[in-house]
Amino acid sequence: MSRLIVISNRVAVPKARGAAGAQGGLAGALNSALKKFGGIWFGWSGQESEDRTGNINLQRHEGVTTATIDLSQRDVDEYYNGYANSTLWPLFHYRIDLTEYERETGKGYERVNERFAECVQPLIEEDDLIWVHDYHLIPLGQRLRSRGLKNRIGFFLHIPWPPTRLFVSLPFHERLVRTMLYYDVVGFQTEEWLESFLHYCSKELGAEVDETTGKVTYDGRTVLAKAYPIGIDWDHFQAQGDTGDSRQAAQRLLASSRYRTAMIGVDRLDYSKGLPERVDGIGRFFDQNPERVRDLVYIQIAPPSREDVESYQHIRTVLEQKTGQINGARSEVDIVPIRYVNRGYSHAELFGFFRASKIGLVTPLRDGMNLVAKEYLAAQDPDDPGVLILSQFAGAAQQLTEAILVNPHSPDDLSFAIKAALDMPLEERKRRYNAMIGTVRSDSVQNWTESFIVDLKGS
Ligand code: ADQ
Repeated sequence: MSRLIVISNRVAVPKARGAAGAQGGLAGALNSALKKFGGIWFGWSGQESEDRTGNINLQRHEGVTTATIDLSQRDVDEYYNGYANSTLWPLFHYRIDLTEYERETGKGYERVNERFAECVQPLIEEDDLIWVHDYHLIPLGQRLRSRGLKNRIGFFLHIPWPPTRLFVSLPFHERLVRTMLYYDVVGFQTEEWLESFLHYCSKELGAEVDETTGKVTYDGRTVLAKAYPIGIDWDHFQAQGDTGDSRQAAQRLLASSRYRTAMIGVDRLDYSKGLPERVDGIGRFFDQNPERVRDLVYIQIAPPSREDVESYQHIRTVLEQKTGQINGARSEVDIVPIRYVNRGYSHAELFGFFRASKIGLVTPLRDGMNLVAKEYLAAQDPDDPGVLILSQFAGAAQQLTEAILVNPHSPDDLSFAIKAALDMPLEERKRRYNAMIGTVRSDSVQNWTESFIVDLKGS
């Protein structure tokens, strides 16, 4: 059997077994695929070091080998903070206003992709299947091909693919997309992102695109482009619900919100998640329904991310101001309408918080999929489920059509949705939950991994 080589910006070391320690989500699924196939997970160590020793740190945990390299500070500035997170991330999330186009960071991105290729190549054997992940490493497949690799190589993009008219604002856009056509399989989260990619290939590159099969032929090569919607690790997440940590978290939240309905948001602190817009919507709800400040408490859990990038520092300040304004205007001695928590929690604790919250508010301005929406549903009590309010611009909205779908840019839309969720009768909550829970359960991260690998094998 072929081995599997997973390549991503960072690797996630498998954790010890046991309910509390076992790993869920994407890292867990990739680790189990790696265990099954044998193989290696390659990526950046997260460390900076100036001397290019070419050392690869190989470690074996729980049957999975990880191989990591350090990057120099300049690499991290140009490749990670620069091109990946200040150019591609905002552009792919339709935020052309935040997108920076710097020739130097573009060169750094190419240099680090070349470095990845150079370091991983000696670890690859002839029959290995290679699976490259995400926007940090788009050109990697082509770099490996230019070193003579004939293996099957696949790529999965975890974030949206922007419409052609936005994408062409990227200098050297053709060059970037041409590199993608050196893969054998290119995967997207949803049909919408796939369509945008196919449109680009046909209109801008003049590639031959077969819309029904997703095959793109260009320059003598044929690539399969397809949507593979990612899901959660259902069994692992359910097991979290049976832990003491989860029960305790639910108790804490219920006890502290007393007679009010808890509404929850859990997001990385990222401008794509629509947090200030969400707080505006909550503010509008309290403006339109001032008496309901006694009925509702909003809990926002948002740990900081990518703090070295300026736009991320800005979003934190804006969110603190907006939350402060609403709390200043609406608080009473025993009531604070918004609790903003700037840290992360374990999946067990999140399960408990989700279970204790009768409304889940997931309103990104744009999101590849959004797993929090699926986790919120998975944590609900089937006999008394909460209501999911979901942005129509999250990839997840294409599957979770019975959520209350909202336009996250519209405070009125958010306000109406919150009111509808607060007042929704049990029967309707159950109907909506039952209509969605099947796909959350069956379209799991394990199925996602399997379907991608089946196509990658190509047999
Ligand atoms: P993210 O942008 O990180 O992922 P998301 O899909 O919501 O977004 O996944 C976040 C994960 O981190 C979830 O499992 C969530 O529980 C966890 N998380 C978030 N906030 C947390 C907190 N405060 N404490 C602890 N855990 C927290 C990218 C893309 C998404 C795509 C995923 C997977 O942007 O669109 O769904 O990859 O492909």
